[in-house]
Amino acid sequence: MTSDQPLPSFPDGFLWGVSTSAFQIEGAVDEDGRGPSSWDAFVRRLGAVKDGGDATVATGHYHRWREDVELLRELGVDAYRFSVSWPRVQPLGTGPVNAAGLDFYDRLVDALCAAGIRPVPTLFHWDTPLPLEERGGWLERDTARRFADYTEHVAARLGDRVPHWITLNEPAELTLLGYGIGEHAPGGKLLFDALPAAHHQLLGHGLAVRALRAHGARSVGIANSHGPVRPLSDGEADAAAAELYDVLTNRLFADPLLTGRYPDENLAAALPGPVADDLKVISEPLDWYGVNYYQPTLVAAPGPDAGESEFAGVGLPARLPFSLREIPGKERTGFGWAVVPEGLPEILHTLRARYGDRLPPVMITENGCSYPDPVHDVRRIAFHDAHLRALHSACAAGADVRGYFIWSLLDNFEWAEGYSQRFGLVHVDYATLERTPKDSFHWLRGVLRDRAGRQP
Ligand code: GBH
Repeated sequence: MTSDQPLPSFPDGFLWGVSTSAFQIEGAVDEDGRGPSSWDAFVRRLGAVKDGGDATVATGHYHRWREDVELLRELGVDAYRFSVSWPRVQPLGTGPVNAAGLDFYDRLVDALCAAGIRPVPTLFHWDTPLPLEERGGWLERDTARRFADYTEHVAARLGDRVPHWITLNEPAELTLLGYGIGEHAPGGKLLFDALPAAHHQLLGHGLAVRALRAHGARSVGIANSHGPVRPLSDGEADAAAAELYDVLTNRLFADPLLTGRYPDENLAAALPGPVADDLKVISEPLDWYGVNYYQPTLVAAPGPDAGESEFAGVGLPARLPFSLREIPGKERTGFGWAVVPEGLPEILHTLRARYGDRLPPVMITENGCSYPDPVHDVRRIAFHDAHLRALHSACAAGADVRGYFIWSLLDNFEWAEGYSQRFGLVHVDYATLERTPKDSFHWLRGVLRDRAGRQP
């Protein structure tokens, strides 16, 4: 239930936004010189995507971007987080730039600025150019250099109008789901041998930060997924499993950025390359730290009675040293994820406790839920109302949070789930590509208007 009380107000300058990503909304995968990505190849594998969906059309944003900017303007957000498609800008992942690709983002940025909306591009949201993927993708060190090179091209073109940059989206998910268990592109099932992909993404991030700074960027961050990890019981085995899961999903991606060290010496020793030198690049100071929050994870040791693991059924070559359990007693989104607003202050507190002054101001770069309700999505309103109240309490307790971005503006291609999960504030009819603002869209517009009214 949504509270009757008005939402508490956030400080002046707090950035309200919505997020999307290129592969999930653009479509037009063969148009105007775009090259194929790792995801274009992955979606063609039998059974990789639910209902055999692909993203050749997706929401048709590549052709409907004007309409989408108009929706953003109506919504009244301060900022729009989108991603730049590397294979659209540099089809081979290296070498010549595709002018038409850069032109597309140039027009988008201009239109956003004209609408008074700050463009917040993410340089990489999982769509690796296929030629690079075929040479090993992020398992290869060279991909980090290629990424920095691509970043330079984008920064040179858009840098004069982009106020905030995001290097990578969720390197943890790409490493674990993409290279580790094969649920996402490129479909690797390397388990712990996937870890070089983590290191090379982090290195690519650090090199990209340097490239952005060289082009005058003054506000650079990353979007990392974070969530509290809870052991199923007080028992030693469950605690150890939860600790390992926490290291792999949270600390492996935050420690190197914020402390210049990996969370575990043995792990660091197993990574390729001059890791100590790389860590200096990786820990290049950030202006802010992006947190994508969805839900906490309940972790148990695997055992004969381990129950359902999220990874069951994906044909793993070996058992993982943990099993993931459903959080009991919580409402669930359409995806089956538990609704746990208090997990947001909890993870912000953990980050502060772990990193202290080394944690820059935080931006919530994603928070959202899937529900099938086409237009009357009261549960989505309740979800965001509750998470915003929880976020406000975190701020009152000392967390320095500068913005909140909802995933997502539009219903879109939800990776391995195809079109079966709808995260949008705006409904998309996939037969006609018609957009219809949901009740949550009107709710957010009201929140943003009230705020405007309250500001001096
Ligand atoms: C984000 O991924 C992506 O950035 C975005 O592209 C995507 O569309 C969006 O979220 C919605 O999925 O392990 O059972 O506890 C988020 C990926 C979501 C992965 C929460 C871990 C926890 C489920 N994360 N999930 S569980």
